[in-house]
Amino acid sequence: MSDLVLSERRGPVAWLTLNRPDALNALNGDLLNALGARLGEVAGDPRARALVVTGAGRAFAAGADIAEMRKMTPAEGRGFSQLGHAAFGVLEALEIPTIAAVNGYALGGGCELACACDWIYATERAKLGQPEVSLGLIPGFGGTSRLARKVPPGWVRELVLGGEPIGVDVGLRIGLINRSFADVDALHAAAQKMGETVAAKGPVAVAVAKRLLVEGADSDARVAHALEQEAFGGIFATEDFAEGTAAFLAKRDPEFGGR
Ligand code: CO8
Repeated sequence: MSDLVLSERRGPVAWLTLNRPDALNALNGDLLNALGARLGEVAGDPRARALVVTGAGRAFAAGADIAEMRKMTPAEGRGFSQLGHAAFGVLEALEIPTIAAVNGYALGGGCELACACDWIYATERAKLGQPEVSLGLIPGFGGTSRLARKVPPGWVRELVLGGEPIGVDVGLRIGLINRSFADVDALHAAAQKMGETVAAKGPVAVAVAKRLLVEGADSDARVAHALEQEAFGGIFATEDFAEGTAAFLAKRDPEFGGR
Protein backbone atom coordinates (compact mmCIF):
# COMPACT_ATOMS: atom_id res chain seq x y z
CA MET A 1 0.00 0.00 0.00
CA SER A 2 1.26 3.51 -0.88
CA ASP A 3 2.55 5.68 1.98
CA LEU A 4 0.90 8.78 0.45
CA VAL A 5 -1.84 8.27 3.02
CA LEU A 6 -0.78 6.86 6.39
CA SER A 7 -3.26 4.81 8.37
CA GLU A 8 -3.36 3.85 12.02
CA ARG A 9 -5.92 3.12 14.69
CA ARG A 10 -5.59 4.61 18.15
CA GLY A 11 -8.02 2.60 20.25
CA PRO A 12 -11.45 3.03 18.62
CA VAL A 13 -10.33 6.00 16.49
CA ALA A 14 -8.94 5.51 12.96
CA TRP A 15 -6.48 8.14 11.72
CA LEU A 16 -5.66 8.89 8.08
CA THR A 17 -2.77 11.29 7.47
CA LEU A 18 -2.15 12.80 4.03
CA ASN A 19 1.57 12.32 3.60
CA ARG A 20 3.04 14.44 0.83
CA PRO A 21 4.38 17.23 3.03
CA ASP A 22 6.96 18.57 0.53
CA ALA A 23 4.06 19.53 -1.77
CA LEU A 24 1.84 20.64 1.15
CA ASN A 25 -0.13 17.39 0.65
CA ALA A 26 -1.38 18.51 -2.78
CA LEU A 27 -3.94 16.00 -4.00
CA ASN A 28 -2.66 14.19 -7.09
CA GLY A 29 -4.16 11.10 -8.69
CA ASP A 30 -1.96 8.69 -6.74
CA LEU A 31 -2.84 10.31 -3.43
CA LEU A 32 -6.58 10.26 -4.22
CA ASN A 33 -6.36 6.57 -5.15
CA ALA A 34 -4.48 5.86 -1.91
CA LEU A 35 -7.10 7.81 0.05
CA GLY A 36 -9.91 5.80 -1.55
CA ALA A 37 -8.16 2.53 -0.65
CA ARG A 38 -7.50 3.64 2.94
CA LEU A 39 -11.12 4.71 3.35
CA GLY A 40 -12.17 1.25 2.16
CA GLU A 41 -10.02 -0.28 4.92
CA VAL A 42 -11.59 1.98 7.54
CA ALA A 43 -15.09 1.09 6.30
CA GLY A 44 -14.21 -2.60 6.75
CA ASP A 45 -12.75 -2.27 10.25
CA PRO A 46 -15.47 -2.94 12.84
CA ARG A 47 -13.21 -1.62 15.64
CA ALA A 48 -12.99 1.83 14.07
CA ARG A 49 -15.80 3.89 15.62
CA ALA A 50 -14.61 7.33 14.48
CA LEU A 51 -12.19 8.68 11.87
CA VAL A 52 -9.82 11.64 12.02
CA VAL A 53 -8.34 12.95 8.75
CA THR A 54 -5.28 15.19 9.00
CA GLY A 55 -2.13 16.19 7.10
CA ALA A 56 1.60 15.66 7.66
CA GLY A 57 3.75 18.78 7.96
CA ARG A 58 2.46 22.34 7.78
CA ALA A 59 -0.63 21.78 5.61
CA PHE A 60 -3.84 19.76 5.72
CA ALA A 61 -3.87 19.92 1.90
CA ALA A 62 -3.07 22.93 -0.30
CA GLY A 63 -5.49 21.73 -2.98
CA ALA A 64 -5.43 19.57 -6.04
CA ASP A 65 -1.98 19.19 -7.60
CA ILE A 66 -1.67 22.20 -9.89
CA ALA A 67 1.33 20.82 -11.81
CA GLU A 68 -0.51 17.57 -12.54
CA MET A 69 -3.77 19.33 -13.49
CA ARG A 70 -2.03 21.76 -15.82
CA LYS A 71 -1.25 18.94 -18.29
CA MET A 72 -4.79 17.55 -18.39
CA THR A 73 -7.20 17.63 -21.33
CA PRO A 74 -10.86 18.50 -20.62
CA ALA A 75 -11.72 14.78 -20.54
CA GLU A 76 -8.88 14.08 -18.12
CA GLY A 77 -9.98 17.05 -16.00
CA ARG A 78 -13.49 15.58 -15.78
CA GLY A 79 -12.00 12.21 -14.87
CA PHE A 80 -9.87 13.82 -12.17
CA SER A 81 -12.93 15.56 -10.72
CA GLN A 82 -14.75 12.20 -10.74
CA LEU A 83 -11.82 10.54 -8.95
CA GLY A 84 -11.94 13.16 -6.18
CA HIS A 85 -15.71 12.96 -5.92
CA ALA A 86 -15.56 9.15 -5.68
CA ALA A 87 -13.06 9.25 -2.79
CA PHE A 88 -14.85 12.05 -0.94
CA GLY A 89 -18.17 10.28 -1.54
CA VAL A 90 -16.82 7.19 0.25
CA LEU A 91 -15.67 9.44 3.10
CA GLU A 92 -19.06 11.13 3.40
CA ALA A 93 -20.86 7.77 3.32
CA LEU A 94 -18.86 6.21 6.18
CA GLU A 95 -21.20 5.13 8.97
CA ILE A 96 -18.86 6.49 11.66
CA PRO A 97 -18.35 10.16 12.55
CA THR A 98 -15.44 11.80 10.71
CA ILE A 99 -13.43 14.78 11.93
CA ALA A 100 -11.13 16.90 9.75
CA ALA A 101 -8.19 17.99 11.91
CA VAL A 102 -6.96 20.94 9.84
CA ASN A 103 -3.36 21.58 10.85
CA GLY A 104 -2.57 24.39 8.36
CA TYR A 105 -3.61 25.19 4.79
CA ALA A 106 -6.88 23.62 3.62
CA LEU A 107 -7.28 25.19 0.20
CA GLY A 108 -9.23 24.16 -2.88
CA GLY A 109 -9.50 20.37 -2.85
CA GLY A 110 -8.12 20.44 0.70
CA CYS A 111 -11.03 22.56 1.90
CA GLU A 112 -13.39 20.29 -0.05
CA LEU A 113 -11.86 17.24 1.67
CA ALA A 114 -12.42 18.87 5.07
CA CYS A 115 -16.02 19.63 4.09
CA ALA A 116 -16.61 15.96 3.23
CA CYS A 117 -15.91 15.20 6.91
CA ASP A 118 -18.70 15.61 9.46
CA TRP A 119 -17.03 18.54 11.14
CA ILE A 120 -13.81 20.52 11.24
CA TYR A 121 -11.37 21.28 14.06
CA ALA A 122 -8.41 23.53 13.21
CA THR A 123 -5.26 25.08 14.59
CA GLU A 124 -5.27 28.83 15.11
CA ARG A 125 -2.93 29.36 12.14
CA ALA A 126 -5.04 27.38 9.67
CA LYS A 127 -6.19 28.99 6.43
CA LEU A 128 -9.18 27.66 4.52
CA GLY A 129 -10.71 28.62 1.22
CA GLN A 130 -11.49 27.94 -2.42
CA PRO A 131 -8.82 29.86 -4.37
CA GLU A 132 -9.53 28.09 -7.69
CA VAL A 133 -10.72 31.25 -9.51
CA SER A 134 -7.26 32.72 -8.89
CA LEU A 135 -5.99 29.96 -11.19
CA GLY A 136 -8.76 30.41 -13.77
CA LEU A 137 -10.32 27.22 -12.42
CA ILE A 138 -13.44 26.28 -10.44
CA PRO A 139 -13.86 23.96 -7.42
CA GLY A 140 -14.06 20.37 -8.65
CA PHE A 141 -14.32 18.15 -5.58
CA GLY A 142 -17.57 19.44 -4.01
CA GLY A 143 -16.80 23.10 -3.28
CA THR A 144 -19.97 24.31 -4.95
CA SER A 145 -22.13 21.79 -3.09
CA ARG A 146 -20.73 20.51 0.23
CA LEU A 147 -19.23 23.85 1.26
CA ALA A 148 -22.65 25.40 0.59
CA ARG A 149 -24.09 23.08 3.25
CA LYS A 150 -21.54 24.13 5.85
CA VAL A 151 -21.62 27.93 5.56
CA PRO A 152 -24.29 30.56 4.84
CA PRO A 153 -25.06 31.38 1.17
CA GLY A 154 -23.33 34.77 1.09
CA TRP A 155 -20.16 33.28 2.52
CA VAL A 156 -19.98 30.37 0.07
CA ARG A 157 -20.29 32.92 -2.74
CA GLU A 158 -17.57 35.12 -1.28
CA LEU A 159 -15.27 32.12 -0.79
CA VAL A 160 -15.85 30.54 -4.22
CA LEU A 161 -16.22 33.69 -6.32
CA GLY A 162 -13.76 35.90 -4.40
CA GLY A 163 -11.17 33.14 -4.03
CA GLU A 164 -9.52 34.65 -0.94
CA PRO A 165 -8.77 32.25 1.95
CA ILE A 166 -10.08 32.96 5.44
CA GLY A 167 -8.43 32.56 8.82
CA VAL A 168 -9.78 30.68 11.78
CA ASP A 169 -11.52 33.66 13.37
CA VAL A 170 -13.81 34.01 10.35
CA GLY A 171 -14.05 30.23 9.92
CA LEU A 172 -15.39 29.90 13.45
CA ARG A 173 -17.81 32.78 13.04
CA ILE A 174 -19.43 31.38 9.86
CA GLY A 175 -19.62 27.82 11.20
CA LEU A 176 -17.07 26.26 8.85
CA ILE A 177 -14.87 25.33 11.82
CA ASN A 178 -16.33 24.01 15.07
CA ARG A 179 -13.36 24.63 17.39
CA SER A 180 -9.81 25.94 17.19
CA PHE A 181 -6.67 24.92 19.09
CA ALA A 182 -3.35 26.60 19.86
CA ASP A 183 -1.18 24.05 18.06
CA VAL A 184 -1.14 20.69 16.28
CA ASP A 185 -0.61 18.68 19.48
CA ALA A 186 -3.68 20.25 21.08
CA LEU A 187 -5.65 19.77 17.84
CA HIS A 188 -4.78 16.09 17.62
CA ALA A 189 -5.47 15.49 21.31
CA ALA A 190 -8.90 17.10 21.00
CA ALA A 191 -9.75 15.14 17.85
CA GLN A 192 -8.71 11.86 19.52
CA LYS A 193 -10.74 12.71 22.65
CA MET A 194 -13.82 13.57 20.61
CA GLY A 195 -13.38 10.38 18.60
CA GLU A 196 -13.28 8.37 21.82
CA THR A 197 -16.35 10.22 23.07
CA VAL A 198 -18.47 9.30 20.04
CA ALA A 199 -17.01 5.77 20.09
CA ALA A 200 -18.61 5.26 23.51
CA LYS A 201 -22.11 6.09 22.21
CA GLY A 202 -24.53 3.57 20.71
CA PRO A 203 -22.92 2.64 17.36
CA VAL A 204 -26.18 1.82 15.59
CA ALA A 205 -27.77 5.08 16.78
CA VAL A 206 -24.74 7.11 15.65
CA ALA A 207 -24.75 5.42 12.22
CA VAL A 208 -28.49 5.87 11.72
CA ALA A 209 -28.42 9.50 12.90
CA LYS A 210 -25.54 10.22 10.51
CA ARG A 211 -27.38 8.62 7.59
CA LEU A 212 -30.44 10.74 8.36
CA LEU A 213 -28.32 13.91 8.51
CA VAL A 214 -26.79 13.15 5.09
CA GLU A 215 -30.06 12.02 3.47
CA GLY A 216 -32.07 14.76 5.18
CA ALA A 217 -29.83 17.44 3.69
CA ASP A 218 -30.71 16.10 0.22
CA SER A 219 -34.47 15.79 0.88
CA ASP A 220 -37.33 18.20 1.35
CA ALA A 221 -38.59 18.56 4.92
CA ARG A 222 -41.56 16.19 4.58
CA VAL A 223 -39.41 13.39 3.18
CA ALA A 224 -36.76 14.02 5.88
CA HIS A 225 -39.42 13.85 8.62
CA ALA A 226 -40.80 10.58 7.21
CA LEU A 227 -37.30 9.08 7.04
CA GLU A 228 -36.72 10.06 10.67
CA GLN A 229 -39.99 8.54 11.88
CA GLU A 230 -39.23 5.26 10.10
CA ALA A 231 -35.68 5.09 11.44
CA PHE A 232 -36.79 6.07 14.95
CA GLY A 233 -39.16 3.09 15.02
CA GLY A 234 -36.41 0.81 13.75
CA ILE A 235 -34.09 1.78 16.58
CA PHE A 236 -36.52 0.27 19.11
CA ALA A 237 -35.66 -3.18 17.73
CA THR A 238 -31.92 -2.81 18.44
CA GLU A 239 -29.97 -4.35 21.31
CA ASP A 240 -28.16 -1.04 21.74
CA PHE A 241 -31.44 0.73 22.56
CA ALA A 242 -32.32 -1.99 25.10
CA GLU A 243 -28.84 -1.74 26.64
CA GLY A 244 -28.65 2.07 26.69
CA THR A 245 -32.01 2.53 28.35
CA ALA A 246 -31.45 -0.37 30.80
CA ALA A 247 -28.08 1.08 31.80
CA PHE A 248 -29.60 4.50 32.39
CA LEU A 249 -32.34 3.09 34.62
CA ALA A 250 -29.83 0.92 36.52
CA LYS A 251 -27.50 3.94 36.93
CA ARG A 252 -24.55 2.17 35.24
CA ASP A 253 -22.49 2.77 32.09
CA PRO A 254 -23.86 1.09 28.95
CA GLU A 255 -21.94 -1.63 27.12
CA PHE A 256 -23.01 -1.29 23.53
CA GLY A 257 -22.53 -4.23 21.17
CA GLY A 258 -23.35 -2.31 18.00
CA ARG A 259 -26.40 -4.45 17.20
N1 CO8 B 1 -0.28 21.79 -6.19
C1 CO8 B 1 0.98 21.43 -6.42
N2 CO8 B 1 2.00 21.80 -5.64
C2 CO8 B 1 1.72 22.62 -4.59
C3 CO8 B 1 0.43 23.04 -4.31
C4 CO8 B 1 -0.63 22.58 -5.15
N3 CO8 B 1 -1.90 22.89 -4.93
N4 CO8 B 1 0.47 23.84 -3.23
C5 CO8 B 1 1.75 23.91 -2.85
N5 CO8 B 1 2.50 23.16 -3.67
C6 CO8 B 1 3.95 22.97 -3.60
C7 CO8 B 1 4.70 24.19 -4.10
O1 CO8 B 1 4.80 24.19 -5.50
C8 CO8 B 1 6.04 24.03 -3.42
O2 CO8 B 1 6.79 23.06 -4.12
P1 CO8 B 1 8.39 23.31 -4.37
O3 CO8 B 1 8.99 23.35 -3.00
O4 CO8 B 1 8.79 22.12 -5.18
O5 CO8 B 1 8.50 24.61 -5.09
C9 CO8 B 1 5.67 23.42 -2.07
O6 CO8 B 1 4.36 22.84 -2.26
C10 CO8 B 1 5.58 24.43 -0.96
O7 CO8 B 1 4.71 25.45 -1.36
P2 CO8 B 1 5.12 27.01 -1.35
O8 CO8 B 1 6.59 27.18 -1.53
O9 CO8 B 1 4.22 27.73 -2.30
O10 CO8 B 1 4.75 27.39 0.17
P3 CO8 B 1 4.30 28.81 0.73
O11 CO8 B 1 4.30 28.69 2.22
O12 CO8 B 1 5.12 29.90 0.13
O13 CO8 B 1 2.79 29.02 0.23
C11 CO8 B 1 0.52 28.35 -0.19
C12 CO8 B 1 1.77 28.17 0.69
C13 CO8 B 1 -0.06 29.75 0.02
C14 CO8 B 1 -0.50 27.30 0.26
C15 CO8 B 1 0.89 28.15 -1.68
O14 CO8 B 1 1.64 26.93 -1.80
C16 CO8 B 1 -0.29 28.08 -2.60
O15 CO8 B 1 -0.89 29.09 -2.91
N6 CO8 B 1 -0.62 26.84 -3.07
C17 CO8 B 1 -1.71 26.67 -4.02
C18 CO8 B 1 -3.05 26.82 -3.35
C19 CO8 B 1 -4.15 26.65 -4.36
O16 CO8 B 1 -4.32 27.45 -5.27
N7 CO8 B 1 -4.94 25.59 -4.19
C20 CO8 B 1 -6.03 25.28 -5.07
C21 CO8 B 1 -5.57 24.32 -6.13
S1 CO8 B 1 -6.85 24.02 -7.34
C22 CO8 B 1 -7.85 22.91 -6.57
O17 CO8 B 1 -7.66 22.50 -5.48
C23 CO8 B 1 -9.01 22.47 -7.39
C24 CO8 B 1 -9.75 21.34 -6.69
C25 CO8 B 1 -10.69 20.65 -7.61
C26 CO8 B 1 -9.97 19.98 -8.72
C27 CO8 B 1 -10.95 19.39 -9.67
C28 CO8 B 1 -10.25 18.67 -10.83
C29 CO8 B 1 -10.84 19.01 -12.13
